[in-house]
Amino acid sequence: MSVPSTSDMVPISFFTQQSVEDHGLEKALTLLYNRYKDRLTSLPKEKGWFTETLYLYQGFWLESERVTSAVTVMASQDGFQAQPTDIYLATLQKSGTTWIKALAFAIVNRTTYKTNSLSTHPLQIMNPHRCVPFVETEALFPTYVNGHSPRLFSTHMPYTSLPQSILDSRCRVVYTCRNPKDVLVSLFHYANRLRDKSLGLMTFKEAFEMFRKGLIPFGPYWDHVKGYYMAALERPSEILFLTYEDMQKDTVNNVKRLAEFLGYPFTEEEAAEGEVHKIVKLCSFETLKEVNKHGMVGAGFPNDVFFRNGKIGDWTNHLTNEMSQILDQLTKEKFDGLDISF
Ligand code: PAP
Repeated sequence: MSVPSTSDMVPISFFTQQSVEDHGLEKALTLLYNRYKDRLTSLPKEKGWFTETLYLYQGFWLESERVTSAVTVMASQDGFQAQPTDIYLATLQKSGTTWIKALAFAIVNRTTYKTNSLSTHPLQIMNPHRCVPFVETEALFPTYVNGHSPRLFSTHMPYTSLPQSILDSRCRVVYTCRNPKDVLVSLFHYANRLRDKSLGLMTFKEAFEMFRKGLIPFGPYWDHVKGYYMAALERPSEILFLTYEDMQKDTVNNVKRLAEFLGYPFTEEEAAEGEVHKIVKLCSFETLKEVNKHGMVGAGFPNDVFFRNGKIGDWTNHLTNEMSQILDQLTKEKFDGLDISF
């Protein structure tokens, strides 16, 4: 891998021993930042949501040096090696990443981790983010490269920025998108909990103005969604396009669809035993919120930050009519001719 010498990094720290990890991840990110800073400084810049700066890289805005940021994207493009049996769960932030990670993990591993013995199921003990690593963060640590088959990964990278080996290996990709107005609201609350203290809190008006201009991490929102939508049209057997809203409205049938797509369809016997419903319940907002009331995913990421209210339509409590109309109009223009509805 062309990331900094692995002897300078603490392998896998993000997910296992907390105290060692926090230090390890921070050190690794600093090494990556130093490696790529010359490339970064030549890029167009705007104000960030979590850190001071967003950089425009390959047509998308990326935070500079955190997890899932410009430097980790660059490092994964330089060094990540996909395998044909891999599964990738792609999302723009706040579109259902945590939920789809839980569902895919539970589906693919259901013979190893039985839903009958829930107390020992990993999702009853740890955050879904600890079960499915990000290509552009944890997978940069060598230990992740030799996982079980199929390897499950997640990514926030736009389709066109995926490491070439992912595109070439033609492995399965599941993309989940969400109503942009709920993504904005969710991102606003998330950013105010996690952004650098020196930046102070954002106002919702400020968040809205940045969002509409496309200035969000891995944004513009519309380009991110459209990239995967078009790819799914071209490669339907390899890319599944889901929406958070459909998943909420008909979770059972979408979980079955997801299982089939991943190559792990439910048998008739499993269906009779209620296996689909058990997985739906295990991965429900209520169950996961309870499990993740305390503790941390890793440095600076409390478990509970990924479970706010988990509903469709919270935007009605945040956006003015005018804001709503602006985003509706933008979405209509950008998704013109595409069959995407929320
Ligand atoms: P990430 O991309 O930073 O990992 P992501 O998981 O996509 O975040 O977004 C979190 C959103 O999904 C939250 O939405 P909200 O702010 O509108 O509440 C969170 O509540 C919601 N969420 C998390 N887990 C679930 C779940 N199991 N079912 C439904 N929604 C969920």
